[in-house]
Amino acid sequence: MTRRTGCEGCGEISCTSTMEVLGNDVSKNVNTAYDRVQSRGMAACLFGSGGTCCRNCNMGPCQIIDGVEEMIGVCGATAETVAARNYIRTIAAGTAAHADHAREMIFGFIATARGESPHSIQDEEKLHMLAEVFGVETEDRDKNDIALELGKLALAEFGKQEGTQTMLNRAPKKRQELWKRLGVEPRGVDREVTETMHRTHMGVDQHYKNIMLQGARTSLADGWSASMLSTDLTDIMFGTPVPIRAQIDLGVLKGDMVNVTVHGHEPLLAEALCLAAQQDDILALAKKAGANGINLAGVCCTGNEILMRRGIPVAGSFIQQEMVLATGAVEAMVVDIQCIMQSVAEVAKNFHTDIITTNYRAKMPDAIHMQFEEEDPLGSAKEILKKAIANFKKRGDFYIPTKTKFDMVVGFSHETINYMLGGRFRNSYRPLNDNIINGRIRGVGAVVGCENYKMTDEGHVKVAMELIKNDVLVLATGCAAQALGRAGLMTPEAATEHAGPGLAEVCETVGMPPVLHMGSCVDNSRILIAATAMVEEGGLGDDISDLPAAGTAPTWMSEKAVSIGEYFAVSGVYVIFPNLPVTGSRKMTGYLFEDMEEMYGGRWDIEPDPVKLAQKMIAHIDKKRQALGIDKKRERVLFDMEMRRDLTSGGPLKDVGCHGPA
Ligand code: SF4
Ligand code: MSK
Repeated sequence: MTRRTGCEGCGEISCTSTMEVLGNDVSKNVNTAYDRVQSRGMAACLFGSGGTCCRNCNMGPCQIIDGVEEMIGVCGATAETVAARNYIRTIAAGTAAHADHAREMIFGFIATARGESPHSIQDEEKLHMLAEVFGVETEDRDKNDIALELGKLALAEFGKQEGTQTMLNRAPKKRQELWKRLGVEPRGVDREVTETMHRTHMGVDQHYKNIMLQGARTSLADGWSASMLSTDLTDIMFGTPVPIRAQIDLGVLKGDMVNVTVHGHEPLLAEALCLAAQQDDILALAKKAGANGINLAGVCCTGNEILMRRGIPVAGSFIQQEMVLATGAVEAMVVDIQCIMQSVAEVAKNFHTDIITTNYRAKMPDAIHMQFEEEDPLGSAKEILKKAIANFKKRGDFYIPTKTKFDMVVGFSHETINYMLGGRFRNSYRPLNDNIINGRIRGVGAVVGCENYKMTDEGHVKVAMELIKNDVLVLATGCAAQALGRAGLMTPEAATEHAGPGLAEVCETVGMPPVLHMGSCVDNSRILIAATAMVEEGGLGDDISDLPAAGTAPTWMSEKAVSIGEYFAVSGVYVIFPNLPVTGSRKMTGYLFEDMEEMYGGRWDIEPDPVKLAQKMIAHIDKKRQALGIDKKRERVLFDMEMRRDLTSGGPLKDVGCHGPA
């Protein structure tokens, strides 16, 4: 097989470790998604790309051409109706994925509160904070009692039929009023997903503006409820992330150990595997098999979860999942839900590797299914590890690109940012806001989301480099965060090397990277809370839409990314993607690009070129600075000693090890 080194018109392999593995003889029979993108050789369908193909009933499929009278649907549906229906169905799918993940985490949380799991309540402060949001009494109560009541109330949010989602109360007051006025406050998470599917059924909601209101409401059920509940309850159960050093890339696999990679999204099993991998009986088995222990490594967002809380290394992001296996060094890839490509089972056939599915919802041909038993997580984890250990002796030739692994500092939860810049004694967002007001930090840019084989995998890096060069602090999650970690942008030193003078000065003083890893896809909710904290701190307006901030998923792939983008836009953020499946309708494009700004103060935009995309984010940030009257304050103000002392009074992050700011 001729090994690809990139191609025109689709994704280029720019990642050194991927090139190394694919260039090695060990992987010579492996067919990857890069090969499939190239060999398909078909241009994308214009109707699909533009969002104007409808197959919602059997009179179709109907391919609609905007403005051509005879090219509307058989039922009369116009381009904007079809594009809006397709678009909010995508949001519903993304919301459903996050919601089902969140529900599973809440079941795990309830089991933990009942003492029926190997885990325990780790973050009591956060437990009390969330209990207050839900009106749960905390005084003189055992933490498990509080957690049990909170867990049951959180679960009830999903099936709520009336009222509104409790977590909306955490948004700025002005935003809450706006949502109420527009009638987009979500009721129950499940109700919004169901109603979206109903309203987009043939012959129901036919007005694109009305359809889009339901899309907004569904996305809010995702960001401000399901995802946020998942993040917060997971933090309470497994610990809120604090800065921690870790490593990333294929080089974290180990030749002398049993390599077990965990891939997907839900951290319940991964956490149990972390515990099981340290147990004497398992370690003894590994030794007996000739291995020097068990090396757990993450892939995709399950990887992000255990990376943020435990510093477990990440072997690869979404785009590297086949490459992790193509090393021939992995005894088992344990998968749960979401973003697992069916091709991993095919790649594994070339090696001794087992693909182990663990969730009844997500099985695949040619994989072994070992159901994760929620009543006995440790038992399930041990069985999986035993299977992997048994494979160690079967390992044949392998190739681990040992030089490609990168250091990074991760674990920047909203709470960490609070301590990090505010200091131990007066934790607050004040210093962050002050540094934005005085112009050292120009604004905040969220770079989140997936990777996509059809786009250059350097997209994230180009966007982030352009942003930090222009003094924009970058917040990253998901596979974007992993790509930026691989690019070496998550070390404090990266600020000196790549950031503009103002941002570099703040990063050097505090000892933080210019790109902050904030977690997995559900953890985009952390960014919503951070934005709210900036508003509440004062000096940057009274709503999220006033902030000099913007967001992007420059190489998005998943339906979840569209839901995330929508809840950010509906929360008042300027969101820019390389493309969106709505451009086949002028009215829908106008709605997303213009009408939404009038309604929500946030909106969508599109730009395929990563550098231009970043420049548009910066232009938006500057527009907001001007509106706030802080655009003149971008002269560079050097820190004097007193200012430095002030910023670092809580202990700078220069000493991050495995201890946090608390
Ligand atoms: Fe065609 Fe209308 Fe049926 Fe869609 S719902 S497939 S546009 S007839
Ligand atoms: S895993 S949703 S590819 S970020 Fe969360 Fe990565 Fe996107 Fe999946």
